[in-house]
Amino acid sequence: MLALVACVSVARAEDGYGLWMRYVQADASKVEAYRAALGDVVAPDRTPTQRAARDELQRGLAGLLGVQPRFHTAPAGTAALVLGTPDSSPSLVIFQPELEDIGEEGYLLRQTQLGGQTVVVIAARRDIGVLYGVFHLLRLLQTGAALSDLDVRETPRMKLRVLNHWDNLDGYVERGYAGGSLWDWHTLPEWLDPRYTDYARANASLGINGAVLNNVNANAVSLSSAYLRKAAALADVFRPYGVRVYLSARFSAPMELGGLATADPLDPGVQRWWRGKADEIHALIPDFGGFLVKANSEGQPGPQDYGRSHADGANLLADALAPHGGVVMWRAFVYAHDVPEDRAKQAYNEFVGLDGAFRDNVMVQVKNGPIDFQPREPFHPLFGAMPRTPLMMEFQITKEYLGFATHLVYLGPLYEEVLRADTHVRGPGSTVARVVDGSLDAHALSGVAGVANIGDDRTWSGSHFDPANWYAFGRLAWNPDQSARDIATDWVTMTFSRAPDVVAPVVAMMMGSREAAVDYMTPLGLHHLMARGHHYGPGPWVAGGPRADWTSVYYHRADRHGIGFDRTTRGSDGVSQYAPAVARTFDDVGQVPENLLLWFHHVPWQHRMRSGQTLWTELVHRYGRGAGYVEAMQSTWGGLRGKVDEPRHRHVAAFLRIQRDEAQWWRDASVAYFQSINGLPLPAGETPPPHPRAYYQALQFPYAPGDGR
Ligand code: GCW
Repeated sequence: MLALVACVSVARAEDGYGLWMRYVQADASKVEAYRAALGDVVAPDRTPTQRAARDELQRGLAGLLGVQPRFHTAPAGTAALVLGTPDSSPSLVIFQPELEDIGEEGYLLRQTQLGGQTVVVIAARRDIGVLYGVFHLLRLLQTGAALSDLDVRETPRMKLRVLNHWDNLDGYVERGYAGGSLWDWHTLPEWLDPRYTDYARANASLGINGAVLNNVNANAVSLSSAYLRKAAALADVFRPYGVRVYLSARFSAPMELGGLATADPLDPGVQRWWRGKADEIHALIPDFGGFLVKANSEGQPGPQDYGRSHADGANLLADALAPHGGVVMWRAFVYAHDVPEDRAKQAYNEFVGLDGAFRDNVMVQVKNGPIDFQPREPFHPLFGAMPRTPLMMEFQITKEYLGFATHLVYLGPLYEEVLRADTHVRGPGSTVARVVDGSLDAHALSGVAGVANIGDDRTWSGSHFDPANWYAFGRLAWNPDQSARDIATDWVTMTFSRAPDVVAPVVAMMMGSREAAVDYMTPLGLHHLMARGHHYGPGPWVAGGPRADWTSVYYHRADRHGIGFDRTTRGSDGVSQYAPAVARTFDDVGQVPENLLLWFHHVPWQHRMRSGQTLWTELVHRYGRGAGYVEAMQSTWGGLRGKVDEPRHRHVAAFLRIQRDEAQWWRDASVAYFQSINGLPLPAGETPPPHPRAYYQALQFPYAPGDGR
């Protein structure tokens, strides 16, 4: 009988919808202490955010403690959880001095004495800080923390922590692998799907405080009055959770919507149009966050169409938003087909001279690396190179180049690697994180954006493991110094199980998964070798077409003698865009990190690696090592059958089979291709690809998901 009960609780049906907020009952050893400390809750209930905090506690504590918490609006004379601001919960006024410099979103979470009682306190300056503190407490309970020494003080390091949805108005998500868009524009503003609230809850649990609703390849219709009312309805749902709405703005909207003959940023009529539009938006969405803009990039309109600069364009919108406190997030992802320059250098060349030319409410949003969200890139050379401009980090959470939703690839280590990279612009310790959080150059504005991996799939992100990337993004946006491993540990514990014999192996497999993807796709600094257009699967042979820098051969430059893109001082000189100390390291083939070797150097196939092997031997070895890692994940996961609920176990196991086959496909196609170029025999012990290069090259996938269109 006992065994049956245990079995039933393990077999609880799960579909992933609850994300990391499942709130299953706490460990038996803890539950009594939690009930004693938290069974009574003193919490205000006057504002929507206060009610959101209560609702979350109600849901969370009921699940975790197995009993309904009792809510009070004034101290109940018993041990309790007391939350609020000094205004909303007068008993917390004694925390006023400590809250002085905690920031608008910060909070204290502490076990302490209050009115002669031992209480747990969540105190903040504003309601939103209290809500963040509630989520923090729930995380601690979910992960089994003790309450006795509870003493947390949190302030977010980044001001803007924003998701960028690449969602089109027809419900299609560019580079989305999680179904259709979450936003049902057709039924908005009347129908407010409860899922919108759950989306806001999930974001608030991480401190994500903004969402750009529409694709950067923007449709001007998003700014039409009808669609602004729809966006306003979403903003109303999100507001209690501290999530502000932003919109991608199409630069030519004054022509498309306003009927103007030009979108020239210096034209007074254009300026008037944007001011009017900003006023209209703010009337509907009083806390509107601002605009995200992709201009003069990949065919999008922009100020250069009129001979104006990116600063002219950004300032036009910044001036329109300034009276309302909005910001412009102007993307630096630009590269022109008529510039013969190394694509990795173009954004820097375009923007670095504009440092100081932007209004105070402009941020330049820079992708983490200089090409495009590849499995591994060096940090973007603009970080540290524009000290007078706040630079916003743009990470990609959706895995356009990392196996879509079917590959288990945990991105925490990628984000961590970039944030910890040292730009050396002010000497050692000038990390990318310190550029982006504004501390290096004393900027008031700071921010991180993540291209969302969210859609209408029941799992939210298209698989049971991809929410970990949303989660890690949010946690690192709040505090970029956290460790990807600790974050994974929290996520696994809350998502799958608290059992150490589940948590340890799953965290271990997640932590190596990104390096495995690098290995089976683009080892040793290779990049941009995916199939054309949809980017699904290998395409190292991609050549020709409209532009060289959309081909693979442009990036790997392999021939009979060698491989790699020479960005040294002898080559494209991309290295010189970095601070001298970094440039020297990248420039020297003896010092460059081997994991970026072929990013910066063109070397012979016989180049001696640190392992003592030739480059060719090492390359083939890495491809196989990556595929082998996926097999190891399969066996780890197989061993967890019965310890993880069956529906999710089966789903993940199936996706791992897809990943295994695709990792092998990447390895075989890449080895066959490079062998066809260099004519070298396979290194000893390596299995020959089962097909010749031509076979892989002929594969077609016309309906692969997420393709830009
Ligand atoms: O990598 C490319 C993607 C495009 C995307 C573009 C960008 C939104 O393939 O789909 O367009 O980056 O970031 O603007």
